[in-house]
Amino acid sequence: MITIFDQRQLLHAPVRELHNGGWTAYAETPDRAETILAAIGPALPARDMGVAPIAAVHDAGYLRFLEAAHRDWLAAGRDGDAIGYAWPVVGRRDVDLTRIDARLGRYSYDASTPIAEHSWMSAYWSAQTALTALDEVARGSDGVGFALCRPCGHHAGADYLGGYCFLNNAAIAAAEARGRGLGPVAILDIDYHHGNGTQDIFAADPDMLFVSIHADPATDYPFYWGHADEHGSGAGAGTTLNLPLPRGTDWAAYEPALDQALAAVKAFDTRFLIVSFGADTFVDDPISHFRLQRSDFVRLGQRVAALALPSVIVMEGGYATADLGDNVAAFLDGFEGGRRA
Ligand code: SP5
Ligand code: ZN
Repeated sequence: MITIFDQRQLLHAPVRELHNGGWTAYAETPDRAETILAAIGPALPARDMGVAPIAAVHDAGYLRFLEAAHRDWLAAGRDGDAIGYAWPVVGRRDVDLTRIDARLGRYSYDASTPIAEHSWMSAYWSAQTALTALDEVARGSDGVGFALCRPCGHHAGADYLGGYCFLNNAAIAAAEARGRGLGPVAILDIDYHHGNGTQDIFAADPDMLFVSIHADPATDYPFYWGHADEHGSGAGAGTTLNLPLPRGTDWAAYEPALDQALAAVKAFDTRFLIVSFGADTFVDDPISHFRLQRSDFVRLGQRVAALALPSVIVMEGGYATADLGDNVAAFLDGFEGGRRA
């Protein structure tokens, strides 16, 4: 397995997020990536594949906003991290407003994802990390690439940030894989939270399968996406599969959903797999409520690897920092073992 990591991903370091009515320490910290890297060993740096594969997924106005947002925040006389406080409800007029607060609302959907000084730099290199892993697998260096991405990506839509995510690394890699003729491409999202950004990006797309196992949005973030009755829209109807599970889910309850997810990937005639992997399904995750153990991550990796598809594994969430490196290593070890089995 080839592993990609870029040091510039560590620069993004917001201080706090709004949660349950108060400010709390930002959970998506740089040391998450450092502890994973320490546990899995050396990685290749990302290569710069340019902005074009990012712009193939994300809206041009959103990218201009994201790159300038922290500068615009300072220019408005603010200090600290940029964060919005007013959001359009459901519909919104496409008015091109200049005030930073309006633009933060227009291009985000929550108050848990501040933009810090280096956020654009880190998000850009996080996307390049996913693209480099894809490039390595496409060139045949290895059948599987692990993209140690940070910040994470699966909550970011074509024109919005949220959930600690800015650029949708998995979607960018998936679109690039398809563009290189490696499809049909499927995205399997096994972060604790529903990958609403990825779902939105490909909802109407009949050639991209999105399958997600996640906490029931009736009780858990991101609330407004990920319900079992969301199947995709228009020509993409039937190429989205949501498998929400209740809080308290352990391996015994998780495995049947995994069976269903893997069966859907097989039925799609998938030729290339993108895995959005979050370790926040761990029993001791501080912001999540599933009960997977370290040994379950080995099984999970084995089961996904048994699909025997060229794959890019993209790092998403996981906040039990003391256990995070070992949990990710367990998943990747299981994956390696499952390929050989
Ligand atoms: C990629 C990913 O896993 N994003 C998760 C976003 C979840 N945001 C909502 C829950 C926020 C809980 N924040 C608690 C912070 C404790 N200091
Ligand atoms: Zn998550």
